[in-house]
Amino acid sequence: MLNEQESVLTVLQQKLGLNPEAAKVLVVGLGSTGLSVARFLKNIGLQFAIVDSRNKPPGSDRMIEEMPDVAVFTGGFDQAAFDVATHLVVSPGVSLDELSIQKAMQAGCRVLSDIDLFACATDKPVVAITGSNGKSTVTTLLGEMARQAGIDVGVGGNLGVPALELLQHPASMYVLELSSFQLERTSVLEPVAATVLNISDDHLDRHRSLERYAAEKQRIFNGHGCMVLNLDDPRVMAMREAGRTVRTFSVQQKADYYWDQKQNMLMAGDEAVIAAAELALQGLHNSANVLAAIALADAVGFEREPMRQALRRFQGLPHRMQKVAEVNGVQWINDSKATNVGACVAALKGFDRNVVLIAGGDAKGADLSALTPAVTEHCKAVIVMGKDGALIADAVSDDIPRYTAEHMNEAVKMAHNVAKKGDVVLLSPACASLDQYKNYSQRGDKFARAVKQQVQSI
Ligand code: UMA
Ligand code: ADP
Repeated sequence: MLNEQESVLTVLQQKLGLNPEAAKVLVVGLGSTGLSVARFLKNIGLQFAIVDSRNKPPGSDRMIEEMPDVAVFTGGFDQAAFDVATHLVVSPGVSLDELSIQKAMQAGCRVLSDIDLFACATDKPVVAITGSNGKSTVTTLLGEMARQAGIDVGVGGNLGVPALELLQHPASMYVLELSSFQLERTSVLEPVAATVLNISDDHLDRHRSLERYAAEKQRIFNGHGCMVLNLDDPRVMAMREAGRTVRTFSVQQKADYYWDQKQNMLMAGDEAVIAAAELALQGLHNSANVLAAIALADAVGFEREPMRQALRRFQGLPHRMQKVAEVNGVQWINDSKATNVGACVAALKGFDRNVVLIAGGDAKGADLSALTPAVTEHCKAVIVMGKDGALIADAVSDDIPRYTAEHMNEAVKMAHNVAKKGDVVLLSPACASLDQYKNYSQRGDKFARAVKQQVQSI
């Protein structure tokens, strides 16, 4: 154990300049990431303190219980703590534009992520997944493929379990979902294979422009690993690097991995891997996700048969295009995880002209006009709610009826009044949920509950 600890300290020193004698580490943010970083630093014997701008951050009780002797500054960013730090490990939810962080960086302090620490602490292969949409689906699916192949795999990152927590259990490889916030401050991870699934407007309130957001995502290709790229997305294809192993996937044209529309087959070169009809996942965007997962799985040498078994079984994650009821010929679908325009457009494209769309929330600075063509083509009515509901309504052409709801129960009631046999009521908000809900799952649960109440009263 001591040897292991010493070798991790050596790598941290070499790659991140974390000298155990001189480093003064400040962990910024005490949520699940901050807590995982604190546990890791304590385990390897590095000194650190923690700051969080909230009065009572989510991880504070656990910190007091597990590490009562560690200094924790809450209720603001204490500049003095930043002034003495040599390294900041900044949680993804904290913007690097924070004044205290900017000042510390100008004074020569190095900014790291939990993912950097993770990369130094393991020599096992890492497959990394990012993109505006489909990350969680592809990450979970690839994890299922690995398990089906009998591989001990650690699956986490932005998906939920912080990367450093995965090190608690022995694994022979890791599959990580990484967000733009994590990638922005990560410099030493070198995945054996990585993908950017797609790029569309998201988190522009933090990254300011689509170009900067895409550039942060591109950092996933650090190193020499296999690049899995979406041939249908020019912004992703622009990330291609000469001299690297590249595998492309597409649902629109021939690629290394592609959907053969005529045979309705998912192909790897000339090989028919699986019929689209055999997949438990539905929708064209999910075929793209599956192709990306197969390409990543091939890059790390998974066998075909277990891969196919995982593909037949994997039903998808909750709150993504999940049918919650079908009553009197109306389907009610919960796609609460559609927290950006790209996801909502992908959802709408799966239907004819009969969607009653419930959308709205916090648009995070996105250009909502990108919704207009898909809404015009697929919606018979739109019900908006939340902080940026009015902006969504503005993006809908005048000939489509629009309604404004104060809360989910009202939105569901309105949808019930409008929807007729053969219609689909789709909650696909194109926005984050945080203006009205704790998170997207609470929003989805509220929708499902409201639908149940509504249909029971019929
Ligand atoms: N905080 C401050 N000041 C701020 C902002 C935050 O002090 O200005 C503090 C908060 O009080 C909190 C702490 O920072 O106590 C950590 O916050 P965090 O938001 O980084 O949350 P974590 O619990 O560490 O969760 C993070 C990811 N959260 C975000 O990126 C916002 C989780 O992704 C991720 O699962 C987890 O690390 C483990 O890796 C969530 C997410 O919403 C699911 N991700 C975004 C997305 O998917 O679109 C990117
Ligand atoms: P992420 O982790 O990137 O948010 P998820 O797999 O959780 O991705 O899916 C989030 C939302 O995006 C859901 O509404 C889902 O239906 C939609 N989605 C999933 N994959 C894609 C894709 N390849 N293109 C567009 N939308 C997608």
